[in-house]
Amino acid sequence: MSKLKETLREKIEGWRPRTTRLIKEFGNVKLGEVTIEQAIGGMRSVKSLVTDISYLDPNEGIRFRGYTIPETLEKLPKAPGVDMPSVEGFVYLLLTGDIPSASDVQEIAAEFKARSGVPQYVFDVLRALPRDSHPMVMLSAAVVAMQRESEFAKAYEAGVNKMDYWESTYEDFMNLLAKLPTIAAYIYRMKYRADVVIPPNNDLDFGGNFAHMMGIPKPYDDVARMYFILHSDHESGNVSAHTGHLVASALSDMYYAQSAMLDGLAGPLHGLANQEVLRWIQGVMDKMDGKIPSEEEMKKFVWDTLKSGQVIPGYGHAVLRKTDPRYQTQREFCLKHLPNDDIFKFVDVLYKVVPDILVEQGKAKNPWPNVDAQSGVIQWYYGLKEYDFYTVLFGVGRAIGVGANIVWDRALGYPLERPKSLTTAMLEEVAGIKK
Ligand code: CMX
Repeated sequence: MSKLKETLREKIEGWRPRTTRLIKEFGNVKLGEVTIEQAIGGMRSVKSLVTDISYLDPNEGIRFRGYTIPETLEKLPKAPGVDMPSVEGFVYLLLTGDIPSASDVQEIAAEFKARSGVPQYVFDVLRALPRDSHPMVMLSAAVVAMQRESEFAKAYEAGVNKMDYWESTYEDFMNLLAKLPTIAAYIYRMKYRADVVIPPNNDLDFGGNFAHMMGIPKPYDDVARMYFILHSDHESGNVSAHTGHLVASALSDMYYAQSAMLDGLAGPLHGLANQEVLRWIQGVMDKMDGKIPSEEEMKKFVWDTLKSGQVIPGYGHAVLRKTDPRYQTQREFCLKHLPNDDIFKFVDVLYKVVPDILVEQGKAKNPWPNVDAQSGVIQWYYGLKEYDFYTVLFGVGRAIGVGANIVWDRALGYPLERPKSLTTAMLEEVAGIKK
């Protein structure tokens, strides 16, 4: 058994009594109340999910296993000559809560290589889809097509003990994750690069191999590592993470759950916003004939968008109340690698004008930029101009966090999710509205 799986087993066995004790001895302790506004309003802030993989503080942003983004990037091992830690080490951190050693990272890299072969039928499925299908449709279809590979589904059918569900779930997670870079890059090259596919180079790490298969030179390998890590997890309540958790709670396996997760991510209020940001900026650039708008000109574009009833993509957040640290990390990368890029300058002018306008408009609870406001700029700069592909990059990253959560869901025996619904008439009655 790999050291990762062995460590995970120890962690799980140590953790289980904590969960059991909370339910048995403290099950009736209240975490909060639910208002009518929350019931109608998408369950905002209702404390009803548990995860130890990441925690989102409204002001500070995300912590992965207790570490802020700068701490995560600083503490995880890096290969010589690169700035960003490997995805392999990050997977170890999310699963176990520990910072891995360099040899732990190598062991996972070897595991990923051994598991990376994508079955031919997956490529056949992708080729059978209309070429103008959205790349998220392709990614989601490829993932669900692989459900027949599920070790969990086989183990369940064979009557595996509940306490061991996590083991085959872990196998599914690692198997799926190892294949995702190849599948994502295949979609890209098939759809946008005249179907010229670049085979994997198994000497490279997760991020490096992805950059290689995309056909984009250094430092895009670091962009890939940074991108997958930053997008991996944002606690459990966001649409993609929650969808993955919900579907898996029915004991649907990793493939079903991750495919559904991707479908949720594909919405314009969630993961599709990074493509929307670039589309919006391109629209402004067209109107400006390529010239960088002044702050006054940009203010007019922002107000025009708001007055036409649209949102400013890349701004606002359901939980965050400050600038997203994922935005900041990418901005620092831009300042280092592409300070003079026109689109980066556009994004900077936007940063100067949008928050004040959203405050003046008085609707958005958070006027600050989120992760999506900056991420497309970097992709565009490195030649990835087909912006409807950006959510696929988000999806590969998000699969890491959602998968780690699902492994722990099974380890701790989290049950089928089943909140209660009420009718409008019942809400009116609770509110004391007389008819
Ligand atoms: N531009 C214009 N209006 C905005 C806005 C924005 N960027 N962000 C919020 N608002 C509006 C909402 O549409 C809502 O209006 P109504 O009352 O007319 O419905 C009002 O402000 C209150 O919304 P909120 O409570 O501040 O935000 P929500 O929790 O409802 O929604 C989010 C959060 C992210 C969907 C929203 O801010 C938004 O639409 N942003 C633009 C899209 C985007 O960047 N999404 C990516 C989020 C990150 C991710 O998940 O990937």
